[in-house]
Amino acid sequence: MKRKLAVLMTGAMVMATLAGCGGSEATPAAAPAAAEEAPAAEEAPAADEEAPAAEEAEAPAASGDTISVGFAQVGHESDWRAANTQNYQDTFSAANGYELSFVDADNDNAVQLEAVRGFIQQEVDYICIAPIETAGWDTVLQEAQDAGIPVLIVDRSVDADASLYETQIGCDMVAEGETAGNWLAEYLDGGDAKILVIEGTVGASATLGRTEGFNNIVGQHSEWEVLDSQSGDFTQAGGQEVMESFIKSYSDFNVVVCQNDNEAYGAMDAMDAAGITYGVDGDVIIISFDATHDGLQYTLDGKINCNVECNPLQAGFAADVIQKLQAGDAIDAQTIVTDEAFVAPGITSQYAVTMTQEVLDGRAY
Ligand code: GYE
Repeated sequence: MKRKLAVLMTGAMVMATLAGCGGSEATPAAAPAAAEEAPAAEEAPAADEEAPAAEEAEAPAASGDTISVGFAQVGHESDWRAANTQNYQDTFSAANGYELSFVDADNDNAVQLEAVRGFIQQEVDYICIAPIETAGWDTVLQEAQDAGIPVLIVDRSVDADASLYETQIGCDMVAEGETAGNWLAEYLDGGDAKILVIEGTVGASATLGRTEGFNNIVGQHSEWEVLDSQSGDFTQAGGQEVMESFIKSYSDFNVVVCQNDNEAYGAMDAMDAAGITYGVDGDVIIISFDATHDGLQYTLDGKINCNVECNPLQAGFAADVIQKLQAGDAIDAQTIVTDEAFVAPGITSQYAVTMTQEVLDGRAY
């Protein structure tokens, strides 16, 4: 199977990379500077790196005993999420020595908090939380700690005392937003931008980080203007609804930033219905995030100009942390799952890989 292996950089390595590059401009996903610190995805035999990629982490539990893991998942809002859930279910399988209790919180904070409390009552060995929002976690994390259950914060991050959880695993959302902005600056080459942003779920670190990163670059361009920025909740329906309302309010725009692929599908439907053209041959530049299989198909087709990846295959990193904790080994406080960006055929970029059928065929999600 041709599967792109995720590359892992430990917190320390990432800090070294960022420091060495002197800031956001120099940390594009596909830039050589990053590759010097960590091997490129294709070259990385992840198994002998710091932590295994998902498919490498299939060894039975170290102790021989079943390890129980509760996973409080965000919901099922996107293709990214579906791939992430599948990856957790495959990795934390009975065959691999785990008993996984999975709760889909359906993007509802209260349900997610209840799920964690349920895991505490169940006395699971470990709890993984993909937090819908960054806020509101201190109390329940304290409850888990009081019960002696280690917590892994996965995918997104929390705004809580770091002593209340073991580790955080996920993509660098600010860097993703900066990559999108840097690519846009390169593509426009001094040209004006009237930008509409369809944000993700309000209060989610993925939304906050991508917005912050993109705005960091907007701030460097007086010829750019962000006309509006509204949440589409990371769903296709949300993306379509927000785009429809943007179209009613704004007649002059040339960039739409969608903070995930599903929102981009909805935005494209809305623009199709309004007779607005987009993509490499159209009037509106589309930037998306996630780079899921379908998102990359649209990129290959020239409909999405630039798609910034966020790799959902992260469960192997969580399993690696759990195995280390089982063995009493030290773990990293943070694991950054690295990502790339992809651009439509005909575009070349120092920040992104130009899409080909081969890249798409290599997509595992
Ligand atoms: O981009 C989006 C999903 O947290 C990185 O959540 C994740 C985001 C992802 O709904 O599609």
